[in-house]
Amino acid sequence: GITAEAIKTAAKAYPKPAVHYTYGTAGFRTKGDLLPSVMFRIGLLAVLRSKVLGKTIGVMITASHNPEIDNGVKLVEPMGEMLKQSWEGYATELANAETEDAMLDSLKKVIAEENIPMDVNSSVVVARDTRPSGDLLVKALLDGLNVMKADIKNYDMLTTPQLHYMVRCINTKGTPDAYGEPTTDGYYNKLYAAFKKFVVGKPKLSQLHVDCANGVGAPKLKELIKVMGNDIDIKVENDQITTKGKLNYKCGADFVKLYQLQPEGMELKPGYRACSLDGDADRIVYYYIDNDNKFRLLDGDKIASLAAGYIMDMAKIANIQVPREDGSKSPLKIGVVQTAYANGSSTDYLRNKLNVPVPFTQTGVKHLHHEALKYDVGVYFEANGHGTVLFSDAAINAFKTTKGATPEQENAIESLKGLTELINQAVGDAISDMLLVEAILTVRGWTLEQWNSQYTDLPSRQEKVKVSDRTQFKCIKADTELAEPKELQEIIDNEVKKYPNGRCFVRPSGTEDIVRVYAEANTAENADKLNYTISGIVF
Ligand code: NG1
Ligand code: ZN
Repeated sequence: GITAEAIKTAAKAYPKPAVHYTYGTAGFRTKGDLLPSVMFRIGLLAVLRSKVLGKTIGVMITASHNPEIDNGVKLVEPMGEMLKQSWEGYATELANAETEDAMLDSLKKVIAEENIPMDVNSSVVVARDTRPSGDLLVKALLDGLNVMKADIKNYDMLTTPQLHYMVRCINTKGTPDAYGEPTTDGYYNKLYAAFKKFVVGKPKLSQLHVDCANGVGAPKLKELIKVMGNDIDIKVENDQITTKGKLNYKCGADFVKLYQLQPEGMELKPGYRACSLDGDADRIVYYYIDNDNKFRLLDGDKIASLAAGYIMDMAKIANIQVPREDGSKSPLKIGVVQTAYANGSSTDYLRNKLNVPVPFTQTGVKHLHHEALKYDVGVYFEANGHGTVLFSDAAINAFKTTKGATPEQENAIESLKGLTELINQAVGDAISDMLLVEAILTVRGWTLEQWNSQYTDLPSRQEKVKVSDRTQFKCIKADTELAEPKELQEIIDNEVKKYPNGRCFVRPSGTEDIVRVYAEANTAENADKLNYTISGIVF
């Protein structure tokens, strides 16, 4: 069995460095060489989580879009969601225990408080991205899992969404909610089968250039392409996963979105269709060069609008009626969840052109996800390109049981069903989102220009500002305002008034030691001016 002595002995190989860790929006994230002790301990905690739920838990080792020397880790819940909030505190406490004895005490505290049945088996699945520090960190994690006698499946390299997919598949296997085969082939085949139904018989889109940020998306996308054969035309760009220093460097979705620039390492000519994934392939943004040689970005807001518009059209044609708890039936309720970083034009388009409710939440996928669950179809995307679409069980049932009276209706119902297969509902997934966009563009017969012309983004500028203590910045109203420092909010309110369509907010990052300043205005000059004025004061 598991013994305290064995845990203590194994932990000696991973002494805690003199740093403070926080389990934040994206789990633990810092320099890779500071993380071995955290990995070992996260292994211990994953086992407790698995035991208490009697389910398989996932552990993903990645630092997403952050620099190559960084790394991180997060736990994945049975259906592919983020770790339950109350356990984030346990994770933080366990990671910060200074000695092996303190670590054991912290572990015992969780066992007592959560009533963990220590005699039941535990099952944990593990994956990592391409980061060089990943090897050692996986070893530390496995040591933690092994000393707790866990059943382990190590997938080695996966995209973050693939790991979430595996966890959900394993936990739903043999149930009516079975999600798929927990293998990469199972993942590719599922997406491919769903995609095929949308594009069959339609003119094929021109080649799509996919910047993989020199990360794990590159080998995984190549595997998908092998499965899809001639049904999609993709050129994999920035696929140097073994060259040091390349990951996310001047490329990838975060770079493209933040600087509104094309990535380095790939050619982009007018007429090319292109997109960028981030380092762990859970974010995607599209872009192209227009005829005036201007770079045009189609970010997460544009993807949300494209998806919502299409789903609304299909729901209307199909005339889907969803059964409610009180026995009545009513049309499909669709919502699009956004954050303060969403472009103001997108919010306006969604609310006033598509007439869809647009609730705002704090930054961070778990907040968006939670809000999206309140709808039959909850579309959520962060402006940075991380997002997905959630379908309620009632909606999926309605799709399955509604019979179309005409071929057009029948087709709309099939399309809605197809979307539930094509979209990774466990988590935002760049590869699945890419296929979603490609499917909708194919069905609509749209170019990227046509998609982009649905609404025009307000010019915006986002900056990172280094400060001595970012915890002094406290946000309220879904990150759109500061409660503290009060004087700063007053200055922002005054500055914003000087610009037509002005909007500006300041927010401490949850993943980097910086404060983010976002500004939007009627012209690029004004957005820049507004941002630089406030950034200058924050600094
Ligand atoms: P922080 O660093 O807390 O702003 C960033 C993104 C979030 C989310 C997390 C998780 C922006 C402005 N922020 O969070 O939306 O994706 O990373 O990776 O894009
Ligand atoms: Zn990511």
